Amino acid sequence: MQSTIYSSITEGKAGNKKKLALLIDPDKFTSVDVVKNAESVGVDYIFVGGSLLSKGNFSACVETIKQNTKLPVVIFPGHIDQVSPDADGILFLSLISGRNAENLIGKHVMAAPILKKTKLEIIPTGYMLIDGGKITTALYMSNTVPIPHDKNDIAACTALAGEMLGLKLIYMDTGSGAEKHVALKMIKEVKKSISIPLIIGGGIRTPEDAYEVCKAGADMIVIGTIAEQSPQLIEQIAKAVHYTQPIKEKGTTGL
Ligand code: 1GP
Repeated sequence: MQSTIYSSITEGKAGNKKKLALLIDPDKFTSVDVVKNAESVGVDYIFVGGSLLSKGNFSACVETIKQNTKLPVVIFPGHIDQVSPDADGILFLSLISGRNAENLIGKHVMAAPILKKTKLEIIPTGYMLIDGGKITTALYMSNTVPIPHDKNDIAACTALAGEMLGLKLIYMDTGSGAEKHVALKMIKEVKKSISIPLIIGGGIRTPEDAYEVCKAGADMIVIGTIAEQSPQLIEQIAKAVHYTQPIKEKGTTGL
């Protein structure tokens, strides 16, 4: 198994080149244009997955995405059924913020032999759900309690434990459609506690959000909802992530 995707993430981290992942939820995948244009507007990875699939066909969705982009397609699975050999890699998520044994190891035992038969790049990821102001689908479906928004020490120790367990990435998420993204102070504290790359998702809506979250310490951010609602914003968010577009910070005149 090659580690092309993970290498590109660690190289980005080493060179302070922040990355943008566009999340496609198969249930809400209506326009292929967003995928077609993703590379040219500055997206680095396509993530695909959803906490609950009620309408979409996961495999067909991955196939369509692959046919329309050269970007790496990474499965961000909401369920064990969300595996497609057509993708390039999969975040092998362990929900380390929760105490639900199924999401910590149980589903992995069932998924492992299926994944072994594919050529997918497996990326062991410590997934942490953080309270983002409302009960999102991810939160509800996980049957776990999220880390409170202001408990930076719990978040930092959880991420550190994940790294010590050998996980390769930490992904902190307030869940798709959350009211708030992960607090900047929490991102800073977690960043200080780990040396593996840090992904932040959930509730990132504007180029300013993207810039601040990256500046606080995210090595990669994930956007889903805003890309569905306002695809024209993806390019500006990508520019903010890649620091190519000046962003006015509160109390300053900009970069
Ligand atoms: C959810 O991190 C992703 O798991 C994206 O969240 O849809 O709120 O951008 P949004």
